[in-house]
Amino acid sequence: MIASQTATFPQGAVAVLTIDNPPVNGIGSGVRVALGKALEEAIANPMIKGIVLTGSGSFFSCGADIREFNTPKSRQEPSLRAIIEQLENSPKPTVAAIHGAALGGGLELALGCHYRIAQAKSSFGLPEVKLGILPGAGGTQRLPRLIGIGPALEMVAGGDSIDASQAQSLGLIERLVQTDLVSQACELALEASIRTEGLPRLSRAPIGATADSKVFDEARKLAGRRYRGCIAPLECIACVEKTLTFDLDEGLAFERERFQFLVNGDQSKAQRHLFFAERAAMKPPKVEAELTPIRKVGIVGAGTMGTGIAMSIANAGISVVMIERDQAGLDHGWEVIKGNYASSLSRGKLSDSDVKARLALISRSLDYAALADVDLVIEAAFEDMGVKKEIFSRLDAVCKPDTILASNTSRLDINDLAASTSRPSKVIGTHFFSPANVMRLLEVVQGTRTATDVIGSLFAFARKLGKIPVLVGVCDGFVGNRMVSPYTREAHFLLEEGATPEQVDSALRRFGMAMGPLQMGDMAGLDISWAARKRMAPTRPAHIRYSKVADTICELGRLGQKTGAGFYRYESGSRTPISDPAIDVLIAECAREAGVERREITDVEIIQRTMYALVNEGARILQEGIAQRASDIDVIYVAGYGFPAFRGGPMFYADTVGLAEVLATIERFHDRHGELWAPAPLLKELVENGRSFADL
Ligand code: 3H9
Repeated sequence: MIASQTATFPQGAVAVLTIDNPPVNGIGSGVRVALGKALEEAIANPMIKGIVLTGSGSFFSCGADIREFNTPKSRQEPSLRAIIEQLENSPKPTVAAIHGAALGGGLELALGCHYRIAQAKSSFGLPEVKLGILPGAGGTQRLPRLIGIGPALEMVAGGDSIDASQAQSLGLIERLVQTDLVSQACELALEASIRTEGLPRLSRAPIGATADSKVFDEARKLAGRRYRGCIAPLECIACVEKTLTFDLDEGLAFERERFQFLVNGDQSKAQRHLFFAERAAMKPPKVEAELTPIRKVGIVGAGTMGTGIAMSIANAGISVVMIERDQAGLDHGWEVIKGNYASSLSRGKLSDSDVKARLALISRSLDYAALADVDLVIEAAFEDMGVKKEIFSRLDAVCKPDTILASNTSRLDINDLAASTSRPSKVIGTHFFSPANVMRLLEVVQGTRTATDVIGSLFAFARKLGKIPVLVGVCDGFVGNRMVSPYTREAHFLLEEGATPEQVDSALRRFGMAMGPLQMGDMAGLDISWAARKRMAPTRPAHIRYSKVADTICELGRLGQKTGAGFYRYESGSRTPISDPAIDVLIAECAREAGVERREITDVEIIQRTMYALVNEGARILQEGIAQRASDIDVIYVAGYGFPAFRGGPMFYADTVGLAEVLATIERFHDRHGELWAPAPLLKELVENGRSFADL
């Protein structure tokens, strides 16, 4: 795990210690033991004048091995803190030679070294905050002593990486090198070994210009917006703040105590769960056949979804051709795209040449013949099976035989669509989320006849786009929207039973949801779910409870933000929901007609009714094989539906509450509210066997 070599130069010998723990040189217990020993030997060896620490493979080191947290291995001596002390207290110069990335504990190791040099393409970061923890091996104390409070605060509490030139200008690294990283590090160590002044140790460095408290207040405000509901950013800020009043030892003790508090808490367990859940979801299926390289994509429909998808493809440097029925539609889509890029330009997110390059990748046509040479078509037309089938048969006729035909439907039957073509194995669903150029989630919908290489090709394509692809099966609404139905159903029932829209939404926002379900409906447009309900009306059993609240609101022409009114009303040009007494009257009237007795509704009931509706449906989805893993559902909800990351997703949340308790509450709801609350058989089975979703 540590390769130890001696590099000999005319001026003397240097020990080169290489962390070799693929794929990311995570610092697990094995690495710590081996590194501690190698350091001890190098320090004791009279022939060695200096020590260089580096990494094999693609990275210097990406930090502690997260899988070991909360296990006995994390307590295995020596600790990362002890190794960093060993490096810092070494009487011989220690140099970190950094390539690829130095992240988290990897950067903390480098901060323990007396000097740091790096290759031009390397990056540096303390991303612990994104895992619900803080840099617990001195990062919050040493980094401010090296680069100053402000920049350190940004790195520690924001979690984003910086590149090598930024690192150099902040003084994080001494030198940037193009080649011969390790030999240049050795030379630096040897130069330092003959200097008479003491070695630079960050533990002894004074804290530079003191920051006034406003910097910390600002950081807390920013963290509140960026990481709403998360406690880790606040703990990160508190640790950095301590550098103003504590000496290093006191600061390290404080940092250590707060790290332990976070690492043992539910929030960080949830965020670490999501880290691995995302990676599991993004693994493509095993494919025997060759994948289709996707170099050019056709988009049918230049509406909100079509334009967003076109932009996300162009952003990845891939050519797109957009097709519309008429020139006005095509022009409108083009204006939307140009407007979005202009806004990125004015906000400094993109340069003028970036914008030009991306626009140049998007061509437009009214003629399907323009799709003759594309490798993939994504249909993003009106959500109507008749319309989509017609488009698919035209695509089938005009596209190359191996072109993949995808539909961006959010709920329609991919199998039905596939059957209308001569190439069902090449038909797949790609459910993007709006705005498609921003949202990272992509539900990849596998039809019964979709070929695995088509799925594999889509996964590779999604990764190029920077998306998180999650494989789902065919059913109404797939995973995400299918679960939204019972979630919003309960929100509407709660209105009839006595809650107001603001009460429902604010309870869920306090729980951590980015937005409440009624506010979300207004934003998305109430007509979309209204159309789905109308479609299902003929088959809806009459004896099952049904709320007419949303339908009645739509019948008044209140379709959400776009019409200035929905569950709330909106001032012209504003997206801020304002309570509307007319809606309270409408709800009371619907409740009276439905014979629902109104009562006091608590926040606890709002959370349980909506969350357990998600969980119960999620369990059915799992049992039916529509989702492959409980953790995939969590990824979908966090990445696509504003579910709080610090709760890990609905299925992880249910495990945290305890499935026995969740089931008992669902059974109570079943007794009180009837068959819509029948517990999912999988949930019952798990409780009977004392298992959790995580055990599946
Ligand atoms: C820390 O350092 C705490 C200290 O402050 C204090 C301690 C006292 N541990 O993402 P990829 C796995 S906290 C364990 O697909 P990429 C990952 O699951 C740590 N495993 O590759 C995957 O496994 P599999 C602070 C890890 O090239 C495989 O490696 N550091 C870790 O797209 C490849 O990963 C971080 O938060 C880990 N630390 O991206 C950095 N990291 O093949 C977290 C990765 O079985 N890591 N794995 O699915 C990352 O951000 C990305 O992995 C990275 C590479 C950018 C490094």
